[in-house]
Amino acid sequence: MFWNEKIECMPREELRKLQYEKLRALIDNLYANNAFYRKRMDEKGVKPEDIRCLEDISKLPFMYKSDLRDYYPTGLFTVPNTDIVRYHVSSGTTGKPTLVGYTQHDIGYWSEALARSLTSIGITKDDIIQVSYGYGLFTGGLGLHYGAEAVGATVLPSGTGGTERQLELMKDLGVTAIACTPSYLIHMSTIAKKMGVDFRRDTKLRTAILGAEPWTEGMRRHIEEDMGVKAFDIYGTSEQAGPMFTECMERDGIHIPGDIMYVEVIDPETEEVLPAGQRGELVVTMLQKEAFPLVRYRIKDLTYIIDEPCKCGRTSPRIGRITGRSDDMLIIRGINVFPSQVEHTLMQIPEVGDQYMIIVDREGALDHMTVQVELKPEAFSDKMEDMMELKRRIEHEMKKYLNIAVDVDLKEHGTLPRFEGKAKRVIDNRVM
Ligand code: DLL
Repeated sequence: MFWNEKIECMPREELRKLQYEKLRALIDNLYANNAFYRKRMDEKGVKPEDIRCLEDISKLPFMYKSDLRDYYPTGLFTVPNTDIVRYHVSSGTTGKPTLVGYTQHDIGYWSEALARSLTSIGITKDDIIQVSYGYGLFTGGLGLHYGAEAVGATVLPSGTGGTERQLELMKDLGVTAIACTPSYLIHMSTIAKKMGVDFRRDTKLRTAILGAEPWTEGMRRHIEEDMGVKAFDIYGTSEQAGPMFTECMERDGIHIPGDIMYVEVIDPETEEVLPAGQRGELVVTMLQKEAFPLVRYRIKDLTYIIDEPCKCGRTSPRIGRITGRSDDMLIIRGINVFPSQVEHTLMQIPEVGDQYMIIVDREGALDHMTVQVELKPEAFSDKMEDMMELKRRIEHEMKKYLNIAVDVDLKEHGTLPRFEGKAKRVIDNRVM
């Protein structure tokens, strides 16, 4: 099922033509009317007329997260304040927050993108969607809310927290789909077990729309087996608008609607554009954004482009699962480690539950990484030897996969912190 078949299944050449026309109109307008873009393009010695085909986009300068901070709050907005109909704010971990403004048109294509995405995973007006992303300054709640309403589904705007009540409502109303972070769904499952709620027996939940943080295929398997749902990856960032892009039923990459966003993947060191299939840093150009345009914005998420046509019939390019951000990378004794690699390794071990925490310390001149790992309730034993054997086995797997020595600290089920929004899985005590 398609929401907008004409555009979603448009022949690739036609789509590229459309993308070029939109890109050129955007650049012409920004160069003529916006001091920031004009200055940046002049510094790089590029004029709008140098952009003669889609690939020429690589001649344009990059935009960085630091630009958003330097021009905070509204320095990069290109429409009068009276045209702004909403703000969202992304907190960020360092420095100033990022403020994003939306015109009515911006809200429109955001909902359109989500309507296409939700339709592609089988959501219709017959569904009842519990939106358990945070409502408010975060884009998750309101984003999913508008998208779900666009397809005519019934929205239960739960937000985060009050988990027992959320589970009661899920049961009573016959909720069929939930949208939240993977870590919140796992937390919900723990509470459900305590309440004696069995998702398969007591609820109608069949779809989970999970994102806003990195999660692995192993975690997907775990969630699906535990709850009997089909879990889909959803991606987006506040700078782009908010949650927008999902996998389709094929679950072979996240579809990127080509009329809304143009994607490139670059080598973060050399800044060269990489061919499809090679992992690097995502660079996005929003082709319809009005209030706050983004041209070649280095979003820092790590992924790769999938160029082969999808079995679902959509012609849009796709991106592979986001494995993290280039600035999430931990360097432990000179070796690069991504938290998603730790999760991937843990999820292969049958005794391991769904919670872990990575702790990095510096002992003298040496980095030291400890991974606290919660076990499944049935896997925890009072027998010291069994636990030592399991600890050694996990440490061995970590060493094999990550190439560094890791100290594993086994924890009883229910003892590590749970998260209602985005999970925090790393404590780096080396950071001053
Ligand atoms: O997290 C928007 C969102 C809300 C996406 C609900 C999906 C669902 P920000 O707070 O600006 O926006 O954070 C964006 O989160 O750059 C990624 O690093 C990470 N992220 C988002 N979705 C995924 C995902 C929202 N599916 C940042 N997989 C992004 C991995 C993700 N990382």
